[in-house]
Amino acid sequence: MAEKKIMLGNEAIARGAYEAGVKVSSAYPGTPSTEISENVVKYDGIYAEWAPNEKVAMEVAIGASIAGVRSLCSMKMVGVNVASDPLYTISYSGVNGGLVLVAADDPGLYSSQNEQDSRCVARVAQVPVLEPSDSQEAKDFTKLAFELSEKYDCPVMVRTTTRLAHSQGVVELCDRVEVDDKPYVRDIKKNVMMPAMAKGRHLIVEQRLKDMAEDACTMSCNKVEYNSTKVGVITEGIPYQYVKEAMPDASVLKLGLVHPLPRKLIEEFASKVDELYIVEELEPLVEEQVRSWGIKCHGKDLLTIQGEYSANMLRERLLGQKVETDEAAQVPPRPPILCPGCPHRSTFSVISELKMHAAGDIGCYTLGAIAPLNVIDTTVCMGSSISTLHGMEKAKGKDYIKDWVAVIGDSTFLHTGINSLLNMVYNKATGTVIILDNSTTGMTGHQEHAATGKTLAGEATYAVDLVDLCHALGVKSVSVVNAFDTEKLKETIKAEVAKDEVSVIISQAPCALLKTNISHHKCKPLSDKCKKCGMCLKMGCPAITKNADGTISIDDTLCNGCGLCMSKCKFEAIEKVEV
Ligand SMILES: Cc1ncc(C[n+]2csc(CCOP(=O)(O)OP(=O)(O)O)c2C)c(N)n1
Repeated sequence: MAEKKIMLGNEAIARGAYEAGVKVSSAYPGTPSTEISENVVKYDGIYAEWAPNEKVAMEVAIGASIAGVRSLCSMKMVGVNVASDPLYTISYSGVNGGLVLVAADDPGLYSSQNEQDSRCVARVAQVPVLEPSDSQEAKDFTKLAFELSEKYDCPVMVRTTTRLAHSQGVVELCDRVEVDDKPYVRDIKKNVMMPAMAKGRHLIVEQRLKDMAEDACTMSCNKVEYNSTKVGVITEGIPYQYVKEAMPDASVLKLGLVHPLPRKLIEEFASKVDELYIVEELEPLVEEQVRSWGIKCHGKDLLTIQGEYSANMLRERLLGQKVETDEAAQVPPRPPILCPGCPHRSTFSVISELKMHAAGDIGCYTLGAIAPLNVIDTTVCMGSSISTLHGMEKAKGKDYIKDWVAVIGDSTFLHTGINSLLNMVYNKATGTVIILDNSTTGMTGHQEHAATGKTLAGEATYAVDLVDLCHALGVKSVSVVNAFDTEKLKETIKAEVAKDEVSVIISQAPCALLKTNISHHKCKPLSDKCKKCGMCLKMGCPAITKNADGTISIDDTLCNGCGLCMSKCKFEAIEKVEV
């Protein structure tokens, strides 16, 4: 009997890569894709790494494929934008060893800055897409993706969503297939994409998709489950589970290959049911194609483009059933907040005291935009803070940004901040960039990066020195300040912003949640000295609460003794005690 295991969707994808004989995996973390790499690295026989960004990860996987081995890269959907340049062209070149890109979408925006649908990117890049519905399929489709990649000579996308990535299900394990490396053959018509070659390859890509669409009608990953023919549903991925739960009597065409679509299979299914529904999260990609073939159906006229679906949503919108929600069973909403002891809070308290604005970026520190810190004014995508500040200066002049800084995390700076800083220096900017260096990729759960000195496998490696790096980019004024030394930070920001040249301040203190960051202190309020001014509450530390009489309490299960509240108290009504 085959061994069975309960696995997250992401663990199952990692297992699928292992069983498929993958030899190289490169990725940049991003919810909900991160655990794929964190699991791939546990398997023998696969080299797995964190790359500084998704474009690099994709190109590493491409290199491994060209060299003849099966390779994987995984990323969240916004990462696919960063990787899209190589993706669009490798679609033309095709592969040698199988090449699979896992793109993790986030319907409902649990942890993303937009809600884009990776199937749309794949469609434009003319790359086939498989979409699993549970952990078993996550494993099986990952393996299938490698087979299709080699059979049709193209990269294949496996699209997942948060619900699948982070749900557990039973998975039957198989042995790893040791796939022979493909020999490398020099072929510039295939591997050097310049206009003359690309013209020819484009035609091949078009034909490949046509062939695949034809073959898709008989692929076992696309299955028809006939039941009552009154209602038919075409669905895919996690929504398949909602359809089965809410509409058990309906006939279902479950798509595994969601691009290109099996037209004949869909036409046949549609002709057999009285009413046809298309249930797909995010964009109406399947629906639009089905409608374009003259097939009548319901889809986004009843369902939403925004957000995650549920069985109850289908009951309400497709079946007109009133679903009672049990209010008592609802999880109370919790506002997002920086952790107690987070060094970003300290840096933001200083920027706030100086009444400055910050062009922000993506990471834990994006929470500096909301009350009570209210420091960050803009956030677009990873790396954008520095170039946004630069754009402001070029639009309005250097005096305009004298009360502005750019703030960017260490991982984000290494992801796409470096080139923005280079641009500032090159184009004679004068802005100040604060690198919020907490020695980790905090937001996605403490992944290593090129400045932490450790690889994904936990091995010691060269740690890039951020000061040297900034100097190398041409920044003359680079200062390093302890993020909790608020007085020094204040003086440094004032001095650097006043300069007529680009400057960088590295505000440094490790993430409060890092395993290695063990605090031996707690802060204690001294009620008799408290003047109830509320200064200590202004930074929004979740460990501090206001008592009915206006004094404060500090929850010592939360406090890690960072002392920021102490430094803000003019009446010495908070002390640090050793624990
Ligand atoms: C293109 C892209 N890739 C990945 C992510 C996921 N993500 C958001 S912020 C972040 C890095 C956060 O680390 P850092 O900049 O060091 O800031 P911290 O959270 O530690 O404060 C990552 C990987 C994303 N939003 N966009």
